[in-house]
Amino acid sequence: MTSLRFEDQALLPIHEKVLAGQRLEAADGLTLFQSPDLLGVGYLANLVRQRLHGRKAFYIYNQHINYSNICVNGCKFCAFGRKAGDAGAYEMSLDEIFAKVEARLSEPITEIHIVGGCHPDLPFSFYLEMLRGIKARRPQVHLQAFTAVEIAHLAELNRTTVEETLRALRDAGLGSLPGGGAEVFSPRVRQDLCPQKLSPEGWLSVAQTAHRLGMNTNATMLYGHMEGLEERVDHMLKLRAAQDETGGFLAFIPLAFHPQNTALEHLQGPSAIDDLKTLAVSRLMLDNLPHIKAFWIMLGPKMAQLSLCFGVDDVDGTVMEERITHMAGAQTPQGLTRTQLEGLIREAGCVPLERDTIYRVVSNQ
Ligand code: V47
Repeated sequence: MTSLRFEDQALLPIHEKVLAGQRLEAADGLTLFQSPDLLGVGYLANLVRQRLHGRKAFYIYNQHINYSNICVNGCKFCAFGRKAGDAGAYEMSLDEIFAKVEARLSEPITEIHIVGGCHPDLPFSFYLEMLRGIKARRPQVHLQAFTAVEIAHLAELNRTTVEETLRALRDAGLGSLPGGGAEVFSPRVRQDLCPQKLSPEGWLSVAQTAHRLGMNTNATMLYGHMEGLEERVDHMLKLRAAQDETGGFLAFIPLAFHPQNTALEHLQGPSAIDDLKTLAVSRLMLDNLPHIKAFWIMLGPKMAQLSLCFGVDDVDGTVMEERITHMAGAQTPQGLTRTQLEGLIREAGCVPLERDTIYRVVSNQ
């Protein structure tokens, strides 16, 4: 009976483990990635998703602000970052940032997601004033701001510890950290892709320091460039081990590589099958992460919708303005309305729930 469900018999022992609630190993992750049976892999991921969340699927009413693209790192995969003075480099003033917040005060936004580059000389007071000024204008909003890479950079610029930096930012209004900047933890890949960037150990250490201070963080993996499948599995296992220790990761977000306007423009980026498989394998391997998020800005609303049948329980949110992916050629809209998000979730057979940053349900009736 069971075997009829799987075209690929290699999935049977994994099915047994999933049914028994047993942790999967690196070899299982590779088997899942290499399986030609996409529907079988999706079925397994959905067993886990169903166990954790039933038919619930989450979205958030959020606003993204990318305050500056000036960055010292020069990563090959990035079309957003610029050196100071280069064409296309920008840096919003505090007033410009506050104007973006004020322009949407009439909307029921519960989270503002703030990410920029590693700026060489903006003073630390700029970041503190940014957070304080937004909170003054929108006291109830949750500020999910600055990737672990930005936090480590700020600590270095200020010659202080990551912990002190996080404490100061938290006192100014920081609520949690977004999951960016993890890329792929493989040293082989990073040597070529982003040799200047904060190391995997550094990234994990910032996230775990935040967790120990009682703050949540997300985690990402940039896939579909020059990494191998084993390197993806290894990335997931490193996150899983970190989560076992500190438990503060809320969501894992695989980020589909967009090659346009990057130094890797000759690459194709991931296929539809790869997108779905990566999300499904994430759900299966990351048994201790509560949520798997399909970022529709990168995947497209249609693929994000489909992914709800492949282990995903969150499609991110309204967004409304995004630069990092759009500068790398994304053809997706800048934003989706609540009605659009709810519609695509319902059509996938799920029950849409608006959430806040820490996944408490927001009543929008
Ligand atoms: O860190 C950069 C990635 C990240 C490209 O935490 C690219 O909820 C694809 O982390 N193609 C920033 N990806 C975005 C991010 C994020 C997005 C949505 C939700 C959350 C969350 C986090 O974007 C960067 C980098 O890994 N990125 N360039 C590119 N060409």
